[in-house]
Amino acid sequence: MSTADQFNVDVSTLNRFVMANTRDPDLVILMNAIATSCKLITSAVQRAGVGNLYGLAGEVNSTGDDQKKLDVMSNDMMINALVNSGVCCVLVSEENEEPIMVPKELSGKYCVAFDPLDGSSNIDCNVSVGTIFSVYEKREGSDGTVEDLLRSGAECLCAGYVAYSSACELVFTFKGKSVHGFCLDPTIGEFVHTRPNMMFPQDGGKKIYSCNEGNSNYWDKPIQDAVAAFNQGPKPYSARYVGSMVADIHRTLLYGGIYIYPADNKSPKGKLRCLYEGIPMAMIIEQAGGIASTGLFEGKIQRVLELTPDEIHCKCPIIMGGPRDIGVVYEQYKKAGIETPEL
Ligand code: AHM
Ligand code: MG
Repeated sequence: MSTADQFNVDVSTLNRFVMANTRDPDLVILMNAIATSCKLITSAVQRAGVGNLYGLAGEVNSTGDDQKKLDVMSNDMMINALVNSGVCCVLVSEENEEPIMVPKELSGKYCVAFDPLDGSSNIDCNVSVGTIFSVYEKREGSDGTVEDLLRSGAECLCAGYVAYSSACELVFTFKGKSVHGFCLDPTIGEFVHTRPNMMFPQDGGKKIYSCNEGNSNYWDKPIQDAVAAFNQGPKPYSARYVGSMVADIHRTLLYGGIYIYPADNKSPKGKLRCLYEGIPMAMIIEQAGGIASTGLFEGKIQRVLELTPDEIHCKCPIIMGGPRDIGVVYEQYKKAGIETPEL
């Protein structure tokens, strides 16, 4: 085998892919800034043990959770990269109570919401964590305000996540386009296109349900009944729940099954954050051919992408999967007399 056969001499990198598919240099710069911060985050996550990065930073974040050292570092890495990219005007981070306004001299057209290190309660025991982001373009005439982000999920322009695990993998989509996966090649420091046109398994995929069953006493009856239905029959579903949304959604996208974090009578809006968890994951799942529903939320069942966040850290319930499994949940709602959307 020649040297040229062993090395890929025509690597499709993230930058090249974004340029080829959008011809928007600002979006290339934006994705490059996100990719750079995710390279820094994966490096910090990998060095957490030897670098004494486990444990708390001693602060509480916007949602009242204790901040881990890696939460704080990852947040700073994202903010520094995005502010200095020159293409952003307003940022929202799970770790900051208030939005971050980019100084005028660095301001650009993009508004980005992100959870820099999702699942960080899993860091100290070495379980997968991730970054999640959604991107909007500021409205015409706006200088970039928080209102540019408080818009329907249908207006989201680009959404993605990065999984920090056995590989560092970035999955994202642009509005109206398919979903693509890129793995970080540590030998060249670039995200390389490894999964073109990612599709949710057409037949529903593996029979897996994924939820925190510790909350089942708080769920409404249709959700309890749906999970009971997954557990019934000669071949019950397998239960898989990492408790890191990126890992659970990535598995659901690749293998199939259903992911459920519903509203319940303890948390009537669910747990997950609409702007930087619900909407971006819903956009990815839908554009891969799956369904992203709220389940019963504020009196009706809707698409997550129909929601308009009323404040930057608001929450929404999430049920994601294919028609086979979402149908099981809707069947229980129908039995309870609740109108369900067409599948
Ligand atoms: P975080 O943003 O504070 O890390 O919380 C979000 C995480 C998700 O990654 C995960 O899906 C969920 O919380 C797990 O919640 P629970 O521990 O209630 O099952
Ligand atoms: Mg989170």
